[in-house]
Amino acid sequence: ENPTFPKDFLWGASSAAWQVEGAVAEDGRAPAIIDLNSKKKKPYADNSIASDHYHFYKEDVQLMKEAGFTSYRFSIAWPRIYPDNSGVPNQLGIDFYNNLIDELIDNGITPIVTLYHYDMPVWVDKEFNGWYDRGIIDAFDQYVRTCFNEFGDRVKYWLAINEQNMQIVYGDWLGVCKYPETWFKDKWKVNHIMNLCHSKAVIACHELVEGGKIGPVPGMVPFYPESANPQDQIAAMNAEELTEKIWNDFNANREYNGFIKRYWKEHDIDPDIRPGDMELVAQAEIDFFGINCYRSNVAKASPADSEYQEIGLNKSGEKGNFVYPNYPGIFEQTNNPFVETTDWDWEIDPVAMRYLLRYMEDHYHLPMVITENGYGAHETLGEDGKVHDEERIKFLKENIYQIGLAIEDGAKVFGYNPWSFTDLLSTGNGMAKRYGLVYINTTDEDVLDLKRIKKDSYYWYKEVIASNGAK
Ligand code: BGP
Repeated sequence: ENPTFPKDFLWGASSAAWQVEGAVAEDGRAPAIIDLNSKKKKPYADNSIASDHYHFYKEDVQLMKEAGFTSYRFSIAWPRIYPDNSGVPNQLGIDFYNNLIDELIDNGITPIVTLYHYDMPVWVDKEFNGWYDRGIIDAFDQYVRTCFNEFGDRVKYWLAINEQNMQIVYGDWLGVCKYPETWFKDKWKVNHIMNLCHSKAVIACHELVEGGKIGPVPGMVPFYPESANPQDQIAAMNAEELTEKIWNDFNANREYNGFIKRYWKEHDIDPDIRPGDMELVAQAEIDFFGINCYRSNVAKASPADSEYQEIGLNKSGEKGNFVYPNYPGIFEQTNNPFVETTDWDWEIDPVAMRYLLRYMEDHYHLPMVITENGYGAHETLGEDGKVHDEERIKFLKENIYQIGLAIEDGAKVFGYNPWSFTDLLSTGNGMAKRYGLVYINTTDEDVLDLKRIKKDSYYWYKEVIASNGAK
């Protein structure tokens, strides 16, 4: 029998502005750094049209309603709200999100809004050297305050920065790192500046949004030890520290933990924490965690005299091209013979979801909402004009089951928003890697009619929602 879900559990799906909206030059939106990346060939794909949600949003919301959605997680594009540094927001950008939010609420769907999901305006990047210069703190504060003032009367759930941990860990890929040679040390300065941006957003949300709740969205990948060797066990713990736990501890406890302080000391790293910073951080009490989880990893002990290797990038998008990281004396990543992988080497492991929900509950005792989880696949329309995505149904079904068990075990999860509602651009693989419950008729090579076609998973998910997870 399936576990039971709480009565007002939020069932929905997830997206991000640059991956779904398109219309990059419309209604005053300025260029974003991610647009420039996406003009290069692989691993990015042109985002100027994407799923054209900007023009299809009403139709998309109707499809959500028909599926019984009670939530939808999406992001606001900073370059639509502040296209330049004049300090004057772009009313047409604000109008778009007002319309989308009204449309959702009129259809009984609770908006869960991410403030930053990788689309830094080019002007911000130029002026502040991306996240390297502390000047970005005020620019970000101005942007988030505008969002809270404009939308806070209707949006009560906010997420500050998507996967800040992954942006640092995969700095080169996700566009945060500008000087790869010195990233090993720079990343902690950059991360501290992002932490200050996050903290000010938390404070501003509580100040400006009546009943507003805000949290971070870590990209969570549990690390299992390769063996029962105690050294492998510690290596797995170290791996979780260096890729996610130090961020979660920081967000929940509002201070840097002992592990990272020792790591900085041992590696002679100065994160440039200035007087007043930690007093500010201390005020930023989060309300919940957004949880992104797709997979699990494995770690083993790493000899102290081995060679340092940054986390590898699957740049070609081909299977078998993933470079595992090695942090000498700390951990080395390895593969897992017990689980299958997707076409992109991502471990298919629904149990990881239960592991980490229990882990997060045990460490932080905070409410959680699943903000991403999903199955990326190559997909085309079948001859019958449909998409039979059994693998996705299986993946989501098993994840929902594991979430239900974690809830019964005490994890305070209040919603499930898998990635993604419609197909949208994958961060690294364009439309070649699709996640949607709804197919978008287009490809990276040719823009087709962008018709929305419900996949089998859409119909299946509709029944799950109707039965509140019992199906
Ligand atoms: C998350 C990002 C999303 C999304 C997802 C899937 O880390 O927050 O933006 O893209 O990963 O990743 P990918 O598109 O590379 O398969």
